[in-house]
Amino acid sequence: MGIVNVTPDSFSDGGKYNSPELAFLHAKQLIDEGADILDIGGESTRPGAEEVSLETELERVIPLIHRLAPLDVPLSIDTSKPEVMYAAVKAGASFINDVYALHRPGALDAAVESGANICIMHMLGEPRTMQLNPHYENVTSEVMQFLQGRINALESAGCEPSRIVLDPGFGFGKNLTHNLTLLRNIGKITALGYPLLAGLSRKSMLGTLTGHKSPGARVYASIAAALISVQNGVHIVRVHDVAATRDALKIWEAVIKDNGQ
Ligand code: 8Y7
Repeated sequence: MGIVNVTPDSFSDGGKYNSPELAFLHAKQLIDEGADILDIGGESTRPGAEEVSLETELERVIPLIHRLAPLDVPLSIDTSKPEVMYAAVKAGASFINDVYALHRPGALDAAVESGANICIMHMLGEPRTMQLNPHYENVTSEVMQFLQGRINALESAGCEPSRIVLDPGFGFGKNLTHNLTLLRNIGKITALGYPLLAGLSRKSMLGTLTGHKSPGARVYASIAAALISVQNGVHIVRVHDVAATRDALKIWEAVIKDNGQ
């Protein structure tokens, strides 16, 4: 899943792709690099980010989805607003990625009624304050309990299980130890019975572990994190660096492929 930010303040590539034409060219480049899905977001969810209005978010993402829809690559809408979910699916998106796990009023019903696939992600708190002092007794089991609760809510609202994807939410209300524990144990989350999505690309934990590198210098660390995720059972990796990630995963695929020996 290639990341297409149409925001002026995303932490990693913020500002680079905020004109409509540049966002479109960036999306096309990620398709050329081999992205299987594009995740289009018009609201930054980085720690400390301010919220954007409905009008601004719609203006950023809907024209882009209209332009990308004919290219036949599945499109994901990264939003927590029910109006944006509805408009994005109408414009051609087939996947809803809500870091608030459909907690906003009306979001659960909008997502279920849209017919799209749905990624529900774990977050402790909210982006403005989530990194202040996150605390867990057992991060993996608490994340799993949260995700099971949202699965139950979705299925009670009429969502087919085959539409659901789960995400532990790296960096969303988690310190470095929490993130590493989750990554080490991510295979356990597959026991819930749904495909997993993981987003580690260029995240601050990778900067911390490699000597406080800036987001653009976290590419090699991001490849390692994506590879570890997939080796541990993750189905979809949300990444900035599609070509590099694909090459790494091709090597993994060649090694695990049964060659009869
Ligand atoms: C994630 C995400 C972000 C993630 C899912 C960033 C929108 C921050 N991270 N969605 N979104 N999972 N599902 O660093 O980890 O890209 S925004």
